[in-house]
Order: sequence, then C-alpha cells, then structure tokens
Amino acid sequence: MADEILSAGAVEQEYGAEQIQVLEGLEAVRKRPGMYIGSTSASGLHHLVYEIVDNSIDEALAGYCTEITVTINEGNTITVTDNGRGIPVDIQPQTGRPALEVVFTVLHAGGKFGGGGYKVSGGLHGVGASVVNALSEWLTVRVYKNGEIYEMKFSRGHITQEMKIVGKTDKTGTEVTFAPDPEMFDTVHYDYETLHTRMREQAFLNAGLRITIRDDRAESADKDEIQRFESMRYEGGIREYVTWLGKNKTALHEDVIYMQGSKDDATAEIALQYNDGYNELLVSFANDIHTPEGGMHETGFKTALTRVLNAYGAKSGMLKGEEKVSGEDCREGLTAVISVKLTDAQFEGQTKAKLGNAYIRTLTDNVVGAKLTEYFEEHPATAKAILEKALTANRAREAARKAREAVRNKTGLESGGMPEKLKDCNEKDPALCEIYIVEGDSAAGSANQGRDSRFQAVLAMWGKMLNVEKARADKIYKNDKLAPVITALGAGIGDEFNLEKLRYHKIIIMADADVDGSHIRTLLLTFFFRYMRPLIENGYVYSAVPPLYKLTRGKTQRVAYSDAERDQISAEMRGDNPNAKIDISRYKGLGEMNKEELWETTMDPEKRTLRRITMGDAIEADKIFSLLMGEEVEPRRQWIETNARYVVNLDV
Ligand code: TSJ
Repeated sequence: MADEILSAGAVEQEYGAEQIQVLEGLEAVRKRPGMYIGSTSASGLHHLVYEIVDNSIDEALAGYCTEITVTINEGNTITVTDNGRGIPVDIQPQTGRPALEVVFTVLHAGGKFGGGGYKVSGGLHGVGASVVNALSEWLTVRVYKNGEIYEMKFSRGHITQEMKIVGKTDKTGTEVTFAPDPEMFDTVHYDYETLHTRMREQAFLNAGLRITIRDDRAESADKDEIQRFESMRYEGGIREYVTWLGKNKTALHEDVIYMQGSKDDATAEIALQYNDGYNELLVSFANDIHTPEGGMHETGFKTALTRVLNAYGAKSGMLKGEEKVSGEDCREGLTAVISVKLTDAQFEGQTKAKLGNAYIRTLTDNVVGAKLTEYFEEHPATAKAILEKALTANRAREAARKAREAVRNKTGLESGGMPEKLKDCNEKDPALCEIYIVEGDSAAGSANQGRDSRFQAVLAMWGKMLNVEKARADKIYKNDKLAPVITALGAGIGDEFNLEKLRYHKIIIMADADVDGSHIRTLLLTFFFRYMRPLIENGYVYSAVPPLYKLTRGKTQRVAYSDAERDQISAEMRGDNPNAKIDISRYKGLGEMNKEELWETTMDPEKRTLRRITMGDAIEADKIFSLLMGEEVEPRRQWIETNARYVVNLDV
C-alpha cells in the first residue's frame, strides 16, 4: 500500500528534515487527492493531463515553445512532450537538489488551488507536476537540453532513479510519461474525446500554438468511428473559436468582431458574432482556465455590450424616446468568447470557476465600450442588424411572458401536478433522488419495473421532437415532449430557473446506443444546455451506460460494456478450456432487456456505470443539434452519413 511506503517511520532513516517535509507534502496529496485535482473520478484522472500540459503552455506563453503533443499510450499511460527550453536541471542553491527534482517532489502553492506562493515559471499556471507525480504509479521525465538527455524516474512520488544523463541530443524540450495510480482513481481509462475537446480549447486560446493529440491504444485501432489523431493550430485564436462554435448557424454578419486591450499586466480579448437563432453562447476564460460560472470579465462584457447597443440605438434613432433593450435582448443569438489574462487571478464560487478580480470588470467594460463603439461606427450595416435583432427580442420577450402565464394557469403547473408519464419515487430529499429519462414506452416499462422506487423515478418521453433551434420559451412550455421534463424536474427554465427547486440531483438520460438514442440524447442535452444550464454546470446530468453484449456459458452469464471488455470476459469465461462454447449476443436496445437485467446492468447504483455530462459534451451536443435542425443541408447529410456508418459498425 502506498500509505505504508509513505509512513514517517520508513523515511526518517533515509532523509533529512527537508526531505521529510517533501514527502509529507506528497503524502497529503495521496491522502486527499480531491483537494488537489477536484475528484478521483474520471474528471480528476483527466485533470492530471491538464496539469502537465499547463506547464508546456506556460513555456509557450513565455515565447519558447511552439508545439505540444499529448499521446494516450497502450495501457492508458500519457506522454506529453514539448519543444520548449526543457525544465532546468541545474542544482538549486536553496535545496542542493536539481531543479528538475524539485519540480516533481515539492508541493507548490499557488495556481488554481492555493493563494499566491512560489511559481515554477513566469507563466500563469502550471504548478501541478508534483501532484501528478504523487498520484502516478510511475512517472518518467526526460529533458532535452545543453546537448544532453537527462532522465529521472519516480513511483508514487518517490525517486526510483536519480537524475542522470542517458544520451546526446541536438534538440531542446521536455517529455513526461506517467501512469495514473489505480489505487487513487475510480477509473484509469482515458477518454480520447474529453482530452481532444480540452486540447482544442487550449489551441484556440493560444493562437499559433500547435497541439497534437494521439490515441495509440490498440483498443481504438479497430474502431474507425474513433478519431485517433488530431493536430490543431489556430492562427486566428479566439476569432476562429467563435467561427467554430457557430459553424452550423447562420451568421447575421460576415465578420467575427474582435476586440483586445490591456492595462498593466492584465489583458482582455473578446471575439463575437451574432446568428439568426435565439440562444446565447458565451464562453469565458481566465488564464486559459474555463470559468463556467462567469465572473467579473463576463459582467464587464455584458454591461458594456448593453450600453453600447442602447447608445447606438439612441444615436441612430432606432430606439425612440425612452425605449431601451435589455441585456438579455442584446445577447439573443450571440456567440462570444472572452479570454482574460492576469497575474493574480482569484477564483471563487461553488466550483472555483468564477473570476473575482474586480479590476477585470473595469478592463473588459472599457475595452468593449471603446472598441465596439468604434466598430459600429465603421460598420453601420452590422450595427443595425444587431440592434434590429435586439429590438425583435425585446418585443418577443413580452409576448412570451404573456404566453407562459397563460399556459401556467391552464395546466396548473404551480399546484404541483406531476406529468402522467412520470413514475415518481417515494423519497423527497432531492439530494437522494434520481430520475431516469427514457425514450419509448417499452424501455420505460422495463425501467419502471426494474427500478428501486424508493429513490428512483422514471419519466417516459414521447411526442414530437421540437425544433428548439427556432423556438422561444413560450413554445417550449407548450411542447408535449419537453413540458413534462420541465414539470418533473420542478426548477423552471431560462432566467426563471431555480436550482433550489430541483427535485432530483441525478438526472440520468437513458437511451439506446443507436442513431435514435443519439438523437434523443442530443435533444435533451441541447435543451438542458440552453434552458437549464446550471444543471450541467453543477454536474447533475448523467448518461446511463447500458451494456453492449451478453455472454453465456452454460448457466453463467455476464455482460460487457465495450468490445475490449467482451473479448476479455470471453477469455476469462473460457478459462483453461479452449473448447468451451461461449454464446455472445448483442443487446439491440434497452427495451429488449428484462427488468432484472436492466436493474443489474444499468440502474443498480452498486453496479452501474454513469457518465457525467460535462459542459464540453453539452457544447458539442448544441453544435450537432444546430446542424441537424439548421438550414444547411450538406453538413447535415454528412453527419447522418457518418453516424449511419457508426450504426453499421455496431451491428457487425
Ligand atoms: F509538468 C512538468 F513540470 F513536468 C512539465 C514541464 C511537463 C512538461 C511536458 C513540460 C514542462 C516544461 C517546463 N516545459 N518547458 C518548461 N520550461 C521550464 O521549466 C523552464 C525552462 C527554462 C527556464 C529558464 O529560465 O531558463 C525556466 C523554466 C521555468
């Protein structure tokens, strides 16, 4: 056990006081990993990669690194390389140890989790190498520098090979490979798409930096639906990010509007474009860290945007007398990315994902105030189109409010009447309650019978898919497919959404692994993303993971959730008997499972797997949804073609 290795008794004979302190630091990481990486679930596992990559991005920000490569190796180890200067290897006067060793063995304050303190580099983050080291079964670092290749190895934070020269080189850079410790994490399986999404985001935020991601695992080689290699470099930075986010939407004006400004050490960059839809997509970052809870940079942006549009309206005569457009009106159909950089970022809020520095509000407000006014003066056609849209939004909002009131009164939602298709649970404490949202009556029937009705509710979804792309709030309240979801969850939608009224803290989408299932997931995620975003931000939404195969040998039955697992279990069941007959059948859909099977494989909290939906997933769903519902025929055709092949693959 790791904790035995780290016990004080064992180290005292070998190390001096300083080293004991070092080990106690890393022991603290292993005792409370959640404090350092958020959690020990899949999210924490992926966080290890981000901590390492952040160091390379710092090197890029310092102007010395142009390329970063992230590789998922066979066995779910990760290699990160860059072509920077290489971590310093000289002996530090304070510690008498090589700087490289200190980077990996001393727990640094600062970064996202502590306040101030020592920083490895002049960069903005990247202090987590020792945390990753402590949580790795093993870690190897190679530094290419001074014509030499230096190498050092560790296991669970302990040095297993002192720094030594292992060869010559004419390159410079750093290469780190680590194996996440299975003793520390619920899972050590890396998800390519999760890393891909994050790396793409980082490539957008650091214009010109090339980030390559590769998946070298054998398990993904025979599945051609998995993209195994992607090299990303965006010369246009966040301008291109906005173009990419709005790819499947119809833009209201051709050019992305880009604004930038700085004061002292702080900089603010904003890129935006309007589309003809009704939704707002505002993505903000502080020091390249996503701030889904917003903060001062978002506040400054919103205030200035509203002010500039109202001023333009008054000046151009498009707004009469006292007429005004509201903040929400001004953000209808807006896609915007805000990226600020500062040296003393304060992260606040529930998930430390909200920027607290007040001077950033002033900076962002000033930049948008000045630059957008100037842009509107130079591009009056664009300004008019945007203001026209805000005015229409203003009128529609009034109408929507009236419609909503009318529907409420008619259906009596406020009296607590629950939808017919909801089979509720007995428990009343939302923190203990789960709701399975299931498409189709047969799957919902099995789920109803299979569930533990003490704490699990089941909502059957039915009815016609509403095009949320082209619908305002009034239509959503009236839609027969979505209204029961709103009622069952109990927290309202849009600006009236109230998390405290939420009736279940686990909202589980249960759908088949086929095109229809993927449609319903996309619809629900898009709906949650647009109208109940705090659900996703707070991690309340999950996707159920039903098994793909049933394996039978005589009276023994087991299930597998992937092709790789199917092969592994089949080998296990066969044991030493190569002639054993193992029957493998593929589950065609949830409706095909009986209630016991469904409970055991997909609903029993002791045995099931749930995938937590991230903001990244939701943004992706939102894009696919726009594509499916949008007017552009060609991308839609392509998506359907790709996914049709996916289905063919599943059926092989
Ligand atoms: F996480 C990590 F520390 F292990 C790590 C650091 C992992 C990876 C993949 C790269 C890096 C890293 C660190 N890349 N580049 C650097 N650069 C420095 O540490 C560095 C180099 C030179 C100087 C200098 O002043 O000469 C200063 C620094 C901080």
